[in-house]
Amino acid sequence: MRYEMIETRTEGPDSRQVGIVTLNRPKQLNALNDQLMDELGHALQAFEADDSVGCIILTGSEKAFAAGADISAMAKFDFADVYKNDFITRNWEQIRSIRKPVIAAVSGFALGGGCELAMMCDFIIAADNAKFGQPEIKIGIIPGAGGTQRLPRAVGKAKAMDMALTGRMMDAVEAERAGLVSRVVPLAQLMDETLGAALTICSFGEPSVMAAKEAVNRAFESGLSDGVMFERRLFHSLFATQDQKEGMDAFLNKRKAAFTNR
Ligand code: DAK
Repeated sequence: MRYEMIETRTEGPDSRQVGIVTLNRPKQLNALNDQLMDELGHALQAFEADDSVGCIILTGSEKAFAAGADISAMAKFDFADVYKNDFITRNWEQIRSIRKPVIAAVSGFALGGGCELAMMCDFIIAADNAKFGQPEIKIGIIPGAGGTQRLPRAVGKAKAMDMALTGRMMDAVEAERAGLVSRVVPLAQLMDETLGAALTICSFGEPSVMAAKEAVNRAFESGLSDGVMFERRLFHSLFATQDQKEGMDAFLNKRKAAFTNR
């Protein structure tokens, strides 16, 4: 597939690379339309299928991660259009099926669908100029890609209600304080910091990386007892891997582990 609205590249050593997807509709502040979401889904699936890729970064421009779904595309629809065609459900959920870690590197605006897309990633590293918001209320709708569900899970009911009902933006400092982002770094260091985190993840054994992601995600889908049992069984299963033998032997022999992802 030839991409027109995103760019992809890889970084890192040949054996364990980081796949990087950059949203690239600068004139529209990376507003998310059908074509862009198709391209993003395709790129994510391609990195997922590539054994040399251990982690994925999703990023935008300095000014905008993404300013939301494309309002000019949505403006002409009526209820029958969006309901009967299940408006943009088809390609918005692709990211949820990716089992490798996906880190959002956010600078500038992450609004509406842009904020929702960042929240679908496994964690967010924000530049100090990042601004998050769910301003859909200002244009007569509500969040439509999980904003009313993932935002309260990340920041609690009070701030989620505040943002969904007033449409105000949250800056990077507030977002970190509230638990929406894991780290805030100066804009100039955003990609280095995110790449560092991604390469660290790539240096670990893939079965345990995938299991950790799956187990944390289960926390949002189950009660505590079921979640702990799910974790326990995944934990047990990792003792069947060569990476567990290698990791523990390397520790005991004071050497660096050489994981084989088996
Ligand atoms: N859509 C289309 N174009 C956009 C856009 C957007 N969301 N955001 C910005 N642009 C365009 C502007 O129209 C402008 O285009 P020109 O006039 O130059 O042609 C260009 O980007 C630059 O924007 P501004 O001139 O406005 O730049 P400023 O720096 O003054 O302001 C801003 C930046 C981000 C504060 C402002 O552009 C803004 O408020 N943008 C709209 C933000 C917004 O309301 N976002 C939420 C959209 S609703 C779903 C999935 C997702 C969704 C729904 C359902 N399903 C899976 C069912 C999501 C919905 C939304 O995101």
